Amino acid sequence: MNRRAFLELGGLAALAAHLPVPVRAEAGRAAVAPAAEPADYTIRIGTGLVELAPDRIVSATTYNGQFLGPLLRFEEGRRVVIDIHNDSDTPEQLHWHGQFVPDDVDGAAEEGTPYIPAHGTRRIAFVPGPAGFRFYHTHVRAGGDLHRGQYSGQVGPVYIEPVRNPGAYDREVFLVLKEFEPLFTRGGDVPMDFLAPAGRVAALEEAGEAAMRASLARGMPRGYEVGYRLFSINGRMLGHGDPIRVKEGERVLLHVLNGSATEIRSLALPGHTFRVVALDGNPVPGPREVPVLWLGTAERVSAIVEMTHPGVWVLGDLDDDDRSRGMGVVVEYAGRTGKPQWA
Ligand SMILES: [Cu+2]
Repeated sequence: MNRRAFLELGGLAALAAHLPVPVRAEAGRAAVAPAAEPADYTIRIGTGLVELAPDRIVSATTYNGQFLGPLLRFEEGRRVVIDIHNDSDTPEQLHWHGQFVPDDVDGAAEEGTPYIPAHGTRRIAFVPGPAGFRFYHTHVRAGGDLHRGQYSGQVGPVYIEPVRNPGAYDREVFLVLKEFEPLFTRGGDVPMDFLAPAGRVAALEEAGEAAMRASLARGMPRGYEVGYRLFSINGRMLGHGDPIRVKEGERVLLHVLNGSATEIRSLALPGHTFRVVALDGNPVPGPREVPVLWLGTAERVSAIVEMTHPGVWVLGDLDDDDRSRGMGVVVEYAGRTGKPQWA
């Protein structure tokens, strides 16, 4: 698996922002709605606790004090008014990933969106589009600070209802893959605590961080990668969230987002295949059946799984280490019990 840091999500946003867009004509009047108008949504950026498991609670910058940020369901072409409050101590950018919206609300400073000031508010309004699975996230560059930017818990899904929806599925499930507790390492996220006793790991990490700080003092860190201690789907480590409860014969449309700052992720469900119907929220011309989903950072895959193999299964990352540290969720058929199976 390619563990190389991929910190620059900005390039994708810039790409999206330069496509020809019909709603661009709205730009002149989209930025600020009259104050009297009630907001359709309110988002607060601030510190929240994320309970990945009962004994694994992390503090992170989040939306509305929770991870995930709330699922925002928009309607294609129907204007929305959103108040964004920044309760944090640093200016923020909330980027609407994958949407064609004017530069002043897009959420990318390099495109000209004003920052949401620390302890300040911005009201924005835009016409959502195109239809499909999008998301919102911070567009602040983390640099060497593993608590900021995309390393934080600022990720939330967006679904823009199409005007016409063929709907060849029974229900939708949104899944956001996300790591927590990042650290600089010399060797990716090798499970050091499996290889060495805890005291030795702490010493190694301390030495690593001291060397990294020295390296940072000279400029950008060189020769380091970012690894993670904790892994989750929808903010829960494998075995600690609610299972996805299904019935035999159901067609479940999974909307999967890789919310990582750096990692390429995989996802498989033993005994089942994925019919990929959309990539990055955009319908594919010819849906294909695949055994494994692979997602780069910020990538989205929408895939239908036909529930034809009753049991209790792990829907999880192919990487044994990442999965054992939480990157998975249980899929439980009605009437089936027992230990979740992985194969
Ligand atoms: Cu983005």
